[in-house]
Amino acid sequence: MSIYLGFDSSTQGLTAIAIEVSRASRHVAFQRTLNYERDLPRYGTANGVLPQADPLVATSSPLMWAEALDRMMGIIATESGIDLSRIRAISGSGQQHGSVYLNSSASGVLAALDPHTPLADQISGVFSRSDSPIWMDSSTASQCAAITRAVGGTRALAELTGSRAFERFTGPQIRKYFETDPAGYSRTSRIHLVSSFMASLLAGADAPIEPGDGSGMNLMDIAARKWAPRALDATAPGLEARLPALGPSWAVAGPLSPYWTGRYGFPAARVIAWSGDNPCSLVGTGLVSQGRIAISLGTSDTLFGFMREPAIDPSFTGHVFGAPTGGYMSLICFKNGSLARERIRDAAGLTWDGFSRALRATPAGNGGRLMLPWFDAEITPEVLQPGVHRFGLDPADGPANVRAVVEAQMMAMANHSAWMGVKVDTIYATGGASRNRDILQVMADVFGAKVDQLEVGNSACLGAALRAYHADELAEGHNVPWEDIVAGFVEPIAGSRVSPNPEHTEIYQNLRRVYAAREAEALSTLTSAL
Ligand code: ADP
Ligand code: XUL
Repeated sequence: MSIYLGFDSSTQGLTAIAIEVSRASRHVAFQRTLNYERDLPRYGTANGVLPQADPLVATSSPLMWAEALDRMMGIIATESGIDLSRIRAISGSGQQHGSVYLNSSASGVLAALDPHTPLADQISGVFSRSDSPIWMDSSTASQCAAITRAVGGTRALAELTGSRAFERFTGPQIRKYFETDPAGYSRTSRIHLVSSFMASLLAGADAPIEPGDGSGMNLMDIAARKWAPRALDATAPGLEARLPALGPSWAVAGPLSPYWTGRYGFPAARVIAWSGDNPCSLVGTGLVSQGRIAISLGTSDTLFGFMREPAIDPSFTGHVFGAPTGGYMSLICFKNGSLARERIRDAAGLTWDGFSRALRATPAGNGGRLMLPWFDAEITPEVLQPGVHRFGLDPADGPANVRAVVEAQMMAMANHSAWMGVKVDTIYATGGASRNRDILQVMADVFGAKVDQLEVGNSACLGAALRAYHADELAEGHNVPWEDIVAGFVEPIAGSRVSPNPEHTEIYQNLRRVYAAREAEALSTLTSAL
């Protein structure tokens, strides 16, 4: 029997999963989450984000992520009950786009960590910048414009890197750092993604960036899976020397460093390159071949699917990423996901149960009452001036607002994913809110598709563990097909299927057009107000 560990360093917390694989059985043996706000309060984050005066700025603390990893490794060693000696490989998933800035002391410090002293105490001096911009940041519009101009326009950048310039993508964030703190930039000798930073902590050495997460930077040539010199030059001087190498998703970053073996008694297991949470979710939802889509209802809501060939969204709101299985994936990201649902829930003074009851008590289509749920700046469609728009909807009517926010999110997802050209028959739902069957019913009705709820709510973390399994087999010379890697782990919960109600789907077909028109009107007003 072999054990593989997967981590998910996400916006609000760190999760770990251990999977056991033997000839006779395969199952999740352990799962635990540390929540940053609750479990690591000394960093002062709210929902994992540091307080900021500017609502467009979003940063977090890389030291906090490291401390969470240290604590979790301690928990696995002492509380999980798993036989540590059977752990063969470890991988992980990171919130995408976020970047970590290290000074020249970092490689020496990481290589020589003392097992007798907590990790955070030893690495607090390795950062050239103490905070990390994360995916929720929307403050780099001017840098996006400059990079786009330098590369030759929106289409040229999208074709080269898989996406037009996006505020949260790492390249624009790096450019902003270089522009606003050139001394800090010149003190920086290494810029990691959240994923490659966390893998480097485990390996005690610089881990590579792999193509799944590398495609969220506006810096990687999506077809060649190499750094794109044109994009690097458009971003900041001397950038290539500051980036780690790009490697395949199954690259071995090294054995687990002596810090972890010495401190907690782990074996020198293989550390596999970490990827982004969405690429990991592709594996953890079993989307290893074309034709199905998954929707993750996490801090962000995302919709994604596997693609053999890269297709570019003609409206440039969606992305093409490298898939960690080889091939490509499409991804559309909505920033106003769980936190928007929570705001409506809290404003109405409800629990999640009450939120569900409100969905059940209100009619599909909400009698035509609509909401554009842009509590925060939105990614899809691009909205830089946050603001909630209501149409015929009384803000004090709690149940109607509950229905309006969920319908808006599902209609926006359905409308903005049409370019993918996938005839959606079945949707795999994952993420924290996928346990809410009343939300899944609205999803099924709006898309006119069946929705299956997956056994493991955190498919990014599961996907990371499965990637560790795959890479370990490959390193042993066994190229196990992805279908066999995921089998037994990604099956939907028996009896969980939510089927669409055809009458409701018909209502939404019309309402989706009205929603699109309201969205377009609001966007044109916002643009003309700029
Ligand atoms: P992340 O993207 O940070 O990994 P998760 O996938 O763990 O986040 O999702 C966390 C979110 O799940 C919480 O912010 C919460 O809003 C949501 N959630 C948890 N339980 C429910 C529920 N019963 N109904 C709707 N949403 C829920
Ligand atoms: C994807 C995106 C988010 C983050 C955090 O492009 O920005 O989904 O990965 O979950």
